[in-house]
Amino acid sequence: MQIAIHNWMRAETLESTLQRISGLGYTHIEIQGAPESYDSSQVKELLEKYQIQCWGSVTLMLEERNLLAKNPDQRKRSIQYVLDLAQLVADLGGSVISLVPGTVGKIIPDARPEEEWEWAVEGVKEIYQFTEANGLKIGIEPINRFETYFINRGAQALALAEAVGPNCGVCLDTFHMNIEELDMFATMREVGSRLVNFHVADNNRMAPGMGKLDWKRIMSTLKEIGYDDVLSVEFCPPIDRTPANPYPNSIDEAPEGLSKEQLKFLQDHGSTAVTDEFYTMLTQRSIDQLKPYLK
Ligand code: LER
Ligand code: MN
Repeated sequence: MQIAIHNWMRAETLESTLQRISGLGYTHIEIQGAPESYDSSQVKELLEKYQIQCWGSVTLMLEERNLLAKNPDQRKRSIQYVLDLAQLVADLGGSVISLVPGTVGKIIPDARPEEEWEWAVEGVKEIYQFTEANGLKIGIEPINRFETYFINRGAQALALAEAVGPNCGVCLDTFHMNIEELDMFATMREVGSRLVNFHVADNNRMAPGMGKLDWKRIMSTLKEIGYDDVLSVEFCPPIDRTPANPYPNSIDEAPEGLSKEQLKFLQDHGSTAVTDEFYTMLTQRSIDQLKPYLK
């Protein structure tokens, strides 16, 4: 088992992220789904410089990005976004695309359930053609009901993956499973060999180990189903603007390079801009908690 970390949770240069995580012992990054922001040859140079591998990428379904949109042109542009993202992953030698079909923060459907299902299958199938031809794996990711109304549970992600094709996979995320699953361990077993990626954060979406999830059981269940790939750290700390905040220096009041779209994306996750100090602490706590399980 190896360890990756996402980089969408704090707006900073890729180099500062790579410098931090390589210094803390991470070996992989799940690069944020922003193909428009990255030149793959420059990224490859930075990955080489800091000896970090690209594990894959996660869709950033913000603004109009929505595979379930009623407007066919919007769906087409959304599919193209994921294809561009898959091309970036292929260029960087990555393996997986964590795919969230609908816009994050959109909790009101655009159309009838059967229409949206058809559009989802159609759109993911088009992306699947590319991933199959380029040795990549799609992991359809269930996320909680406050971020989407569409795929919230492993069983739903499995149904969509099965409708798309034999090599279409599922990405599970401990934070979302803790909210939406009756039994996250049963879900992990049910997804089984279709599990292609595993996002980790605690129940409070702080670093693994900072909440109440049973990491020993999570890791033993991964072993039981034969998942021995990458644990991909994706904490996204809740905003605490009160005097009760145990981390008084956590909120970055003057973030640099944070677009309004990125800030909204963080807010749609119940989070906000956080300081380097706080983010580094979370990054450190994550690998400290998971290190015993890495080979
Ligand atoms: C994506 O991996 C995720 O976990 C969701 O919160 C959507 O960003
Ligand atoms: Mn996730």
